[in-house]
Amino acid sequence: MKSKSTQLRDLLSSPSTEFIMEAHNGISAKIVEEAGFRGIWGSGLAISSSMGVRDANEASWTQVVDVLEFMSDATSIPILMDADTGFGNFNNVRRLVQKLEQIQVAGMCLEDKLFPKTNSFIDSESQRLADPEEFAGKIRAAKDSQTDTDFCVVARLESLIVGHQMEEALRRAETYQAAGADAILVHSKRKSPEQVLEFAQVWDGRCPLVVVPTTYFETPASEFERAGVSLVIWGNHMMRASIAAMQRAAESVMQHKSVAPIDSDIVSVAEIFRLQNAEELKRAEQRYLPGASVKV
Ligand code: SPV
Ligand code: MG
Repeated sequence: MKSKSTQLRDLLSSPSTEFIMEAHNGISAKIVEEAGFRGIWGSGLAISSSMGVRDANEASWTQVVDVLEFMSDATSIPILMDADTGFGNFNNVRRLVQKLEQIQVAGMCLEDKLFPKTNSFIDSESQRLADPEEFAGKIRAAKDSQTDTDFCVVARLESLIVGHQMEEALRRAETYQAAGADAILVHSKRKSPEQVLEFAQVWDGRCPLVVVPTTYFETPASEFERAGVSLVIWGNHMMRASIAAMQRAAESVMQHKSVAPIDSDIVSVAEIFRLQNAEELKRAEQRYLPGASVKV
């Protein structure tokens, strides 16, 4: 079995376009793996919203790492952590890399904004970018402090989000690649993919390219394939699906004073037990508890 970091490296260097899905806790991570995805996006937006706080570094980095540890323990596919701006300067990034390696998180994505970050889709034009040299120092620090050679550092460009020119995004991408980034994530808030496709064309495969088609979700996968995009991140869809399902369920039960109308729309308790692998505990009890039969 390949290590998770090697699996993520394989996804990034695969000749075809690969797709990973957001998850925000142990059970959503498990569901993503069961659906057949080969990787998980540890989304800052989804994890913060699952905690009931904003995507503005209100959750501390150790609180986020605790969630990632549950996700990592529950799955065998790689997790790419949305590490925002690295929760501080280069030194905080170094500590984070150490911790992520300890819990087998396969890689981190660092974005070139300022701490505390704001989600890219909130007042994007008024957001400020990091100094590119300072940000390059974070990437160098991350790469220098990893002990697992396959741990991946993805550098995320926010230039197009804040309304800067394509040339600036490209200059920054060159600086970040030279600093050791294993891949470049180019983020865009446009409803169509033109910006990221233009970037992909000029970037011309200098290193793997990652995109997050949240706003330009109607783009067919074949377009990303044609443009040579290495990795597509479905950034927040497990969270959005679960919020919709929870709102529907809560409103219905409140209105009808009964769960009967929604019973067929929700999973059984047995399905929760299956996802938690309750069977394994039963077998272990047989084996280890005094008085239980040893045959399994
Ligand atoms: C996230 O999922 O937290 C991301 C992607 O960073 S986005 O919300 O599109 O900025
Ligand atoms: Mg994020």
